[in-house]
Amino acid sequence: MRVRFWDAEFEAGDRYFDTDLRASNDILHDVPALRARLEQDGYLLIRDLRDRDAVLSARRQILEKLSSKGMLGPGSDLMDGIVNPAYTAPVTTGTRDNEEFRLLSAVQDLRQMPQVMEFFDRLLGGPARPFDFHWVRVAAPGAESAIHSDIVFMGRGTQQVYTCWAPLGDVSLDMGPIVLCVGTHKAAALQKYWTADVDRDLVQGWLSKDPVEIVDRFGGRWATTDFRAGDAVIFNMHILHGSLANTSTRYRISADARYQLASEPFDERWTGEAPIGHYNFWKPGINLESVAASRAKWGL
Ligand SMILES: O=C(O)CCC(=O)C(=O)O
Ligand SMILES: [Fe+2]
Repeated sequence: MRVRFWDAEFEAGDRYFDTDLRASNDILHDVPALRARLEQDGYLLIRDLRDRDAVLSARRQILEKLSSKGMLGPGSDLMDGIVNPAYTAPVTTGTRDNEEFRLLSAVQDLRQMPQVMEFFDRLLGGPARPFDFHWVRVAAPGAESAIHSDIVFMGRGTQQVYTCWAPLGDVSLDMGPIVLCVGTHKAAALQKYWTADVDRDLVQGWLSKDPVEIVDRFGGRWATTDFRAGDAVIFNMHILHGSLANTSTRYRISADARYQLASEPFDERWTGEAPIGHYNFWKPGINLESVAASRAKWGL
């Protein structure tokens, strides 16, 4: 099947893209093997990390909100998340205006589920803690995420932080799942970019909307998979990633949270009862530098 990712179209198995994101369920109980794979590949895909029903409860709460706003197709099944063609939903994977989703009880419950905390305690070798803030994305058809590393958004504490991206519902390739450029977490040329901080430097954070350019320049290959509710992909702060375009007629709903050792320093923007979050990035009156200007500074 063909997928779209910004200006590129790929066929699974071509030079730039495949659907071979590898599951690590077979080594789930072998912590040294998990750590070695995370270091080598930059990510771990765990099928059914969470109980599917818990994830679907969170999905239901979000869809009830969407339904109450008239965002779902008239007469469609709530859990299918089909868009109402008459509703012009903002076409974004962004989270700027969606506190209401992230604070829903069943959505909050996902972050500290025992299966997840046990996994991170073992992986990190001590008591783990999530950021108190987490990101919920309701991506309408047409939405896609630009290519970036997470470190520039949340790099003020320890660098041993891991993103845990989870589909809140089944997410097929046409719904715009996350896509990782496997290998890029080791790209030496990105070092300067990785020292950026969107709130301090007033930069956009993303690096490119051209996935072909990324592979040609930094190596690696784009990889994703068909996701099911309950699955999770864990990745480091450096690996380049984005999301495929949602070319379906349904909302792509997902949540991403961050985990680290409780004993290590936290990025103060994302912890506490009401995390302050980004205080400059995309705030009114703040002009962010163009990506072209930032790239020139980073030697890219
Ligand atoms: O879900 C997306 O579109 C992007 C997610 C992402 O960038 C992340 O989880 O770090
Ligand atoms: Fe990200």
